[in-house]
Amino acid sequence: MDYSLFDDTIAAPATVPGTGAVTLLRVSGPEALRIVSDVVRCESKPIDETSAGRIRYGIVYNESDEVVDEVLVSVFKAPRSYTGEDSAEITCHASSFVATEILRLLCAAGARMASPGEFTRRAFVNGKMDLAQAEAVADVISSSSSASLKVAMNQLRGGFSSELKDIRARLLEVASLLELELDFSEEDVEFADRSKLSSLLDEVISHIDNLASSFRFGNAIRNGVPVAIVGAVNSGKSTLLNALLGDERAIVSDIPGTTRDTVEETLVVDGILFRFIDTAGLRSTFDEVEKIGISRSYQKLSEASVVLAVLDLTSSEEENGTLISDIVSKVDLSSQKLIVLFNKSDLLGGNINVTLLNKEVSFIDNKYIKLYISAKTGFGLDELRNALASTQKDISLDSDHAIVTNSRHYEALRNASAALSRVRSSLSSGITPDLLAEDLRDALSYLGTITGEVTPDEVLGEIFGRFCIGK
Ligand SMILES: Nc1nc2c(ncn2[C@@H]2O[C@H](COP(=O)(O)OP(=O)(O)OP(=O)(O)O)[C@@H](O)[C@H]2O)c(=O)[nH]1
Ligand SMILES: [Mg+2]
Repeated sequence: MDYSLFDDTIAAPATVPGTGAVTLLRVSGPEALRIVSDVVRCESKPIDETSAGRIRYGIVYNESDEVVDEVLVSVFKAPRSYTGEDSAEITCHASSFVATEILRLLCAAGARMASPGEFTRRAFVNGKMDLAQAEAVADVISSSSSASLKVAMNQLRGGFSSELKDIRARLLEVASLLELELDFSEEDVEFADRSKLSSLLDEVISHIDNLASSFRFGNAIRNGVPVAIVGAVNSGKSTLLNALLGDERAIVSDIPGTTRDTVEETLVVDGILFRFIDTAGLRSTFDEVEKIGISRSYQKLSEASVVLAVLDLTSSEEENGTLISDIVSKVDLSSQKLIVLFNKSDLLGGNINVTLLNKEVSFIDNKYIKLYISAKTGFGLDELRNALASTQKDISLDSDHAIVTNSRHYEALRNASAALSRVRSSLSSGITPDLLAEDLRDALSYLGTITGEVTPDEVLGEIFGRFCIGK
């Protein structure tokens, strides 16, 4: 029985040939097992007579009957496979030549090379997963911290989709209440349960808005929590970036104004992905290029979740005071965290016991953290890493709700929420139910684009096109 909606068979490497010991080649489609049988010779039964879930040993020969490789073949039968189709996974040796040669033989036997994301697209079309889950496959593959993996895994396992399903179910309830009103409209009956209708709407809107607002956090998890390193010229910002990364990423020199453009690099601290942004030192200048750099510093400062303000302990108190009040005036302490770093503590000599100062991680006005460090010697960097991790602690990953990490989903949620808000205001202004129903349908279809129920082909092409071949 043919479960698939596709009539051709595709093949591609699912691992990168030439790296590692083995390469996995995937074949999927109605002819998959017949094609693999033609290419891989096994003792006793051929591959297409092998039962599902079995692994077979076989030999691949070329047209001149020369051995290409010894391989293992895993056999999957529709609908119990990744794509939902008959599939086989051939494990061969990780030589690019071997992989290319086997793929060539598979294509000669009737397969064609898969395009990017085509296996996952088939899994989606064949109902093995919805669109949000399919997109999570790419997120799991690219996840670079335990937090991003956790969110991607929850989405892959359908956590986000089931929340959307709940929301849709409630909206359908709203729709049916509206229908009721439509039915009775001729009799001029006051709508049976208008208060129930509006409270349902309120609930759904707030649920959608909560999901949408998790995007700021979700985006940070996926792309890294943005941390801007700002301060005066020569205060040691680039030295700090390099010290945190353990890599000479940015140019360091004692010439003030060394860093012109921003330099970004990600790093996992305590399981959280941070994106550090080194910026041009703040000072007044007549240099046009440096001016552009400094305006970028302020831009990055305003976009960051965490601001590291680097002060030079060898500068005058007055200079540092002016600088810190400039930075504080530009930080929004309700949504951004500020950590003030007194750098070059190694130059203080024995006069001040900085270790003691750092022991009681100090808070200025209870609002921001203050730390003594030396970017040069590494002193205080452990405390800094702890402080960074602590800025993200109040955001719990174990909440009951899914976290939105995908800008496409975020847009759809925002649109759905706007459509529902129109329903709510029309409701109170006494607009006829048939007009309300239109906005309600819009909201449902926006939500449907997330899971792929109502997603146009071009959008699907764009989403799966971003996958790599073999996924
Ligand atoms: N002693 C000491 N010197 C440091 C420390 N951090 C940086 N420096 C020195 O200070 C100078 C400036 O360092 P940078 O990292 O280039 O400073 P910056 O803030 O990036 O400077 P701009 O890019 O010009 O804004 C260099 O000579 C560094 O070696 C430190 O903790 N202790
Ligand atoms: Mg610099």
